[in-house]
Amino acid sequence: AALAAVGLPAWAAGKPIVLGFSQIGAESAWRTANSASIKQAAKDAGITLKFADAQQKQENQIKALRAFIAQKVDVIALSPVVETGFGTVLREAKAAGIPVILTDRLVKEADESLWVSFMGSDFVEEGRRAGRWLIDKTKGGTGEVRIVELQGTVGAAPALDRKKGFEEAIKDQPRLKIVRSQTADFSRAKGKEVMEAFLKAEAGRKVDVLYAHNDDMALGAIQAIEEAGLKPGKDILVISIDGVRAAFEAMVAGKLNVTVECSPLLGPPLMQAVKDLKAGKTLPRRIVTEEGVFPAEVAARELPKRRY
Ligand code: GYE
Repeated sequence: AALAAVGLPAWAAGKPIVLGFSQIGAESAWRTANSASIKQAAKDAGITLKFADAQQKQENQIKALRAFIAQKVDVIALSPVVETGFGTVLREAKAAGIPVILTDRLVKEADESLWVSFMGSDFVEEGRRAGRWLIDKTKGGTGEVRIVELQGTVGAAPALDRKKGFEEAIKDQPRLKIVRSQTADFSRAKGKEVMEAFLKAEAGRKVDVLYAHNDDMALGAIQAIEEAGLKPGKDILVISIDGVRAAFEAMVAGKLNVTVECSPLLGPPLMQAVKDLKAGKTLPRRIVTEEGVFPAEVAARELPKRRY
């Protein structure tokens, strides 16, 4: 109280730091693990977390941010559902003197001073890794390799970037062709639905590969492939991204061929960043997550080690 009286902010007087976090939703196993990581890490760090689930809607995220500003939280963390449309509310946060850390996904704004740091994966590189795995897998073969693609949420950084990275990796491979590409919103149910539509539309033609922007969509599509009387992982190679436990189980079962890792465990680095920020340190503009590629061959060995 004495310190607060001389004008220091509440956290400096021994009160816990308050972090407002706007989460996208619960669309995937990745997202559920991400939310759990953030809640646990806040608890461990003694940071008071105000957690808002936007149920996939940008308007809910904007409302949540405005509520955090009104409540005068110390720091805002945002995992933006899409890249555009956050400029106005980010300017409001800046005007209120509340620093914003972007986690998981980036926004596209000319004024990069609207956030102090962006923490998460390199999605373009993940797409390239998926493409490189396929090039390797199909090396030496002949004939067209017909690929169908399940995209993530329209306008979301990981959907745009994973598409871009994959296309970039395969662009000099005339055999590899993306014949169909559509969003399935990163969800298992939509993944199944859109894959069913792909298979119907491709009836009589061979689909060689499915490239899904996340594991959940791949897992839904695997069901659709099986219901169509085909063998996922054999008749159709299945490539996905995230590396959640269920993907490793599908690999052990021979139904998924590879998953490119994307770690959702952003809680500990986020809480560290919040503390550093409040201690007056300047955060790095970009904090990149380290991750690998896991083909089916190593799935059984890796599965017990997976933390999400
Ligand atoms: O890959 C997907 C989730 O933004 C990296 O969002 C995240 C993606 C993740 O729904 O499963």
